[in-house]
Amino acid sequence: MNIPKSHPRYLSLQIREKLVKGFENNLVAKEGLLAHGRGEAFDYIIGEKTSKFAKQAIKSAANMLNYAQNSVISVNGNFAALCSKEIIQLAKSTNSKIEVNLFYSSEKRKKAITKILKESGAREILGIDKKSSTKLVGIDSARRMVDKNGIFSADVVLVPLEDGDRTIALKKAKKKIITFDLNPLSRTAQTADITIIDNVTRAMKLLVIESKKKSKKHQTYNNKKNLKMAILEIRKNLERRAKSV
Ligand code: PTJ
Repeated sequence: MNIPKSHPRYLSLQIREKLVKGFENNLVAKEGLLAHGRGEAFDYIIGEKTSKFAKQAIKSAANMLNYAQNSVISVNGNFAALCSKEIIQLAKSTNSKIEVNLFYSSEKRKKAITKILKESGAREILGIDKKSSTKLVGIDSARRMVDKNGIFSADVVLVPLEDGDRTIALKKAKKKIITFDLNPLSRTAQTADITIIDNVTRAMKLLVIESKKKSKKHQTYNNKKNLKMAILEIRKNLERRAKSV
């Protein structure tokens, strides 16, 4: 669909179109379209902009990735459809590996995701070769299959738009977890070490810029405080809207 630029919800509709196209090209699971709807609802009440607390989380995430020994960017269907270019840029600037890991796993989708990542400039993509795959304990979904040289041996893993089970399993495996999740109440948001409560389409661009700054190592970030600020921001926005009704 050709969305006119003058449409008041142009950006939001454009993101939807990317996901629909991603679904038609076998990148996105149909459940991924539903997951996006939940994200959209939270984005709406967050104000569809990157907040101060999200910027703080982005800075810390860039720092954590830059100082990791073996960082991995985990890619699912929605992430590939929305941010393929930025995934490659971030992997390059933070020296991270890229691994395809799907909740609704299928060979067809893995192939389509690998293709778009390669077209965007990726050289090595993990999570495809069965010979190097192994099981992550404490998780029953398809996400348990991980690459020995990737997520399995990583110290820092970026898991965007994630289901809670794997985040918990990865934490039990002593990994540091960074996530993008517009819902500050989700299990992933609550379990990760750094939760970027922002639309992945805005936040990934900022994370790439921030990672290129190569700031000095710092450890003052507090994720609980960050989540609290997001919830309070939602309350403030709702109160303001209630007053104007
Ligand atoms: O590609 P697959 O098979 O690995 O499946 C991917 C999905 C996203 C379908 C799968 O991981 C899933 O079901 O995720 P959940 O449990 O629905 O969680 C997704 C989270 O991402 C929710 O909390 C949403 O609010 C949030 N979300 C959705 N869209 C965005 C988002 N967060 C940031 N930016 C978005 N654009």
